[in-house]
Amino acid sequence: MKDENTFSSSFILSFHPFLEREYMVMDYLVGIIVGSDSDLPLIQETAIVLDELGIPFEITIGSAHRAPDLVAEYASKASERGIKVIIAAAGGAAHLPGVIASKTCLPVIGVPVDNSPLNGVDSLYSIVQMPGGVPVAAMAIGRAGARNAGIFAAQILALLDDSIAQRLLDFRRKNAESVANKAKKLSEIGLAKYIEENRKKDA
Ligand code: RP5
Repeated sequence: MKDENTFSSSFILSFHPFLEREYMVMDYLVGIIVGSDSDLPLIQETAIVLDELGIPFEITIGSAHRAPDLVAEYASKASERGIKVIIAAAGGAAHLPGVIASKTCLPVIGVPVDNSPLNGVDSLYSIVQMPGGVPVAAMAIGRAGARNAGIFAAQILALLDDSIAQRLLDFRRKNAESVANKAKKLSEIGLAKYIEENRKKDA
């Protein structure tokens, strides 16, 4: 996994970014907020994909339950700071994305974190079952959802930005190439050797 210091420019970790003067500069297109620092390892997947797609983002920690005023302030000021999409990740009774969505008209993408005794099913239900009128785009539980949140944010931004749209097309092309390369390798070395090599890679 990538170390945060290797992110190109925009991986900023701050507890109160919205209270700091430099954050008034309209630099960041995506705001990531997590319910706890224990969610950071998972949301790093989102950071990696946003970085890969060249999308500037900020990241902070809030909590719909433990720090509701902070979260409300973050959500209500995000748009005026230039943020276009918010990604909110939380585990357990994951109310963070919904609370954020209630305080902003920006699109909110929710990532269910799988760190609870219910393995994230509780988070998924908490995020996906929003009442009519206040939508949250719920992603899959865990790593795939964290990764897709970054891609989905890019897809929203690409509607008004041709360079992001181009980078997304390149990203899709690379995905397809990677699958084709795997298929080629499988046909060359056979099933048993392929599985063995993958096992070694994962070890
Ligand atoms: C949620 O509770 C957080 O998003 C986190 O996933 C979960 C557990 O938080 P900690 O007890 O680890 O701080 O609000």
